[in-house]
Amino acid sequence: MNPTSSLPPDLETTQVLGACPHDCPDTCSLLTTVKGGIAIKVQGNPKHPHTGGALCTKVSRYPERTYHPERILHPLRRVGPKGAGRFERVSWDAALTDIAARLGAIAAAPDGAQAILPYSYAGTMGLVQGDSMSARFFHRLGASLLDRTICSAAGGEALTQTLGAKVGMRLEFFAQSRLILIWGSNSIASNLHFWRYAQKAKNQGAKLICIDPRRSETADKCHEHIALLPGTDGALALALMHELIRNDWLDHDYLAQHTLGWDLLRSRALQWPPERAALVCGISPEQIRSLARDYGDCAASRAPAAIRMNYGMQRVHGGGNAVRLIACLPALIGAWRHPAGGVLLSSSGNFPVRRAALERPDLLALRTRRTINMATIGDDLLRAGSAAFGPAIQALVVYNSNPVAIAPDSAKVVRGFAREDLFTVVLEHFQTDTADYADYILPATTQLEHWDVHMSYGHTDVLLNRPAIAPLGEAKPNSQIFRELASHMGFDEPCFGDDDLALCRTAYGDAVDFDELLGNGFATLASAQAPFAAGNFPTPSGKCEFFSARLATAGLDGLPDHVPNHEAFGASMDYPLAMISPPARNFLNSTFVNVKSLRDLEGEPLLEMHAADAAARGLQNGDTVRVFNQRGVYRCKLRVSNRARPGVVNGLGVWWRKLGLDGTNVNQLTSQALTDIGRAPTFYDCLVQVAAET
Ligand SMILES: Nc1nc2c(c(=O)[nH]1)N[C@H]1C(S)=C(S)[C@@H](COP(=O)(O)OP(=O)(O)OC[C@H]3O[C@@H](n4cnc5c(=O)[nH]c(N)nc54)[C@H](O)[C@@H]3O)O[C@H]1N2
Ligand SMILES: Nc1nc2c(c(=O)[nH]1)N[C@H]1C(S)=C(S)[C@@H](COP(=O)(O)OP(=O)(O)OC[C@H]3O[C@@H](n4cnc5c(=O)[nH]c(N)nc54)[C@H](O)[C@@H]3O)O[C@H]1N2
Ligand SMILES: [Mo]
Repeated sequence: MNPTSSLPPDLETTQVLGACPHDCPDTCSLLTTVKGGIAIKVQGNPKHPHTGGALCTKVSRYPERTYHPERILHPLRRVGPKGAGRFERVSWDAALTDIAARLGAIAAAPDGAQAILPYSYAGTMGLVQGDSMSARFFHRLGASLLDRTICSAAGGEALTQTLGAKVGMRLEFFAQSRLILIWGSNSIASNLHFWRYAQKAKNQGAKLICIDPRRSETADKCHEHIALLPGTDGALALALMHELIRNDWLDHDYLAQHTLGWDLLRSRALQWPPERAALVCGISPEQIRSLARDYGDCAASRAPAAIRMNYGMQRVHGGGNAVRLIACLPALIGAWRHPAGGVLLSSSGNFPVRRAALERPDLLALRTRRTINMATIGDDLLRAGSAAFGPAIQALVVYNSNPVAIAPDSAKVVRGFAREDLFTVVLEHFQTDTADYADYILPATTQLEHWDVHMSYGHTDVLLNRPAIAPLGEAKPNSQIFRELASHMGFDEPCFGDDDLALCRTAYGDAVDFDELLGNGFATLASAQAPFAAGNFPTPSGKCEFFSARLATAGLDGLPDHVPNHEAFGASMDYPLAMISPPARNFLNSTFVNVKSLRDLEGEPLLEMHAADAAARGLQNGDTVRVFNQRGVYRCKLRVSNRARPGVVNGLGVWWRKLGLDGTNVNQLTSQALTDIGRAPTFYDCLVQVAAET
């Protein structure tokens, strides 16, 4: 595209439009400069309004990651013991023939295919390199299904119950808000392009309040910071409602016309005076009153009040209920009446993705499959076959994920992956902690080397990714690897012949103008400016459902409530500190940890602790410490810092285990207990103790 001259191809410079593939709400439009077939620079596309020509530090290092000397460029077969990380180079044909034979043998036993499990998440958010050809392959094979809960399932389910779908305010309108509550989100680190709009609002006089146990980079830049204990957001939201009711800062007309279950919610909220919530949250009643006053003032003056939640606050036992309560708040004050009022956690429900056309569940052909929860992979890999569980897991095919590093309760995950009788195939760019346990590692292309099409969970634009360079070495797109695996298994359905461009077109069908995508790299979805100004929620009742009949029918509380942590602060003498493990700014989950320039920015694995907690333990800044609980021990450096509040320590994630001090990371300590709704993990619901290394 856009050749700038007619130089010979090896000297020609071109710019190629792409999309950032990473698991981030921003989904930026990329502009890659290619010279002589080499990608020399990756920038933000200045023509895409949400990207605004700016990228985060990590993605601007994309060429460094792509041409990293440790990229896996050929298929590899294990030669040493499981987990030793020793491999030999083999040909694609040898690898695929053997993998097909191994999977075929497992599938040949009665009900055998269910012993095979795909394990994937959002290493790329691309709809083609994510679940298209891969899903077709596993459906045709009849493998177990995977419940992809690792990140957002509690909050997603909560939004669906309350608002009807994963929908909310449009990103651009935050610039016009007068009050923004940044709730459980370190936006500067993990939602930078939202922060641009929030900053614009701030410059125009809006008040910004950050609600987060950690004094994050974002909290530093807000007018106020409410450092509550992890997992207490539901109590805070109920006390806010209490104050809105007591002071009559309510939009009675909106409540009457567009909500369901107000009387019930009102009675529950009245049980939560600020004094009660303050004790639970570990903050002062006055902080709660002041927050309620700010929010209530917007009701009185009809100024738009916005809430940007992020998934950080739902990684606790009561995460689903807390998101439900916060998602109810805008309806109490009628904030939805204004385009710059309401709440946004995820915008992904706006995208008309044709999942069935991409994934072809019809290939299951009436076979019913069990579903394995990716959050409990540690336990599930160690489970024997039984009538209730079905066959023991005998084969894993991992792509777009690094479970050995990112799944909770690593000791069990590692024991599972180390099983000599487990056959594991990993599609990867690098030899991650997970790839160390593979029987085969298959080299996958990066976003610069393949086609894809994208949605976003932070804005409402569809993006297209064109390949900028040829695949490096013998790397192939995930889609192509599954296409060839299907062929080696003898699957001959025509859908295995669809190429990647055809899959890109399939993703949205006629809902998006594909020519516009090809030309601009992005296309904006049409949607109302203030979608719920007059109700019209995509719930069964069309109202904002404070009370969910669907949850009540399922035997759960129909009304949201504060649900305490599994490991509640103060509940254990042995483990008196609450630990959260939010993302490090220069990593993307465990991606980029092996990029040296970014790892140098993060330094080393560390635990932030308040000075009072350090003094009580005789610990100094820079000490090597043991962080431990009933599940394990993790050693790292201590940083005494006011980013940590008393009683809470922050273990920034997610390091590669093998790049840590003792071959572990923070997930050595996290548990496999699940959230209240959504079956999601509870990474930030974790009690620990910290001591000097002995
Ligand atoms: N740089 C960078 N960007 C990322 C990621 C990354 O790893 N690095 N991860 C991406 C992914 S996968 C996701 S899902 C998104 C969102 O990823 P999230 O995990 O939501 O990350 P953050 O937006 O940083 O929000 C986490 C914030 O929530 C706070 N928090 C922890 N527990 C609680 C709690 O109980 N209550 C409240 N109120 N706050 C709490 C943490 O201290 C932290 O500041 O970001 C994406 N963007
Ligand atoms: N303690 C703690 N644990 C956490 C979190 C936390 O905050 N604290 N966050 C959780 C959250 S929100 C999430 S979303 C999960 C994320 O967990 P994962 O989804 O596993 O994400 P990553 O760790 O980024 O690993 C993605 C892998 O996919 C690979 N990859 C990228 N693109 C491609 C491709 O095109 N093809 C192939 N084959 N591979 C590709 C990358 O090289 C990388 O190794 O982690 C969770 N774990
Ligand atoms: Mo995530």
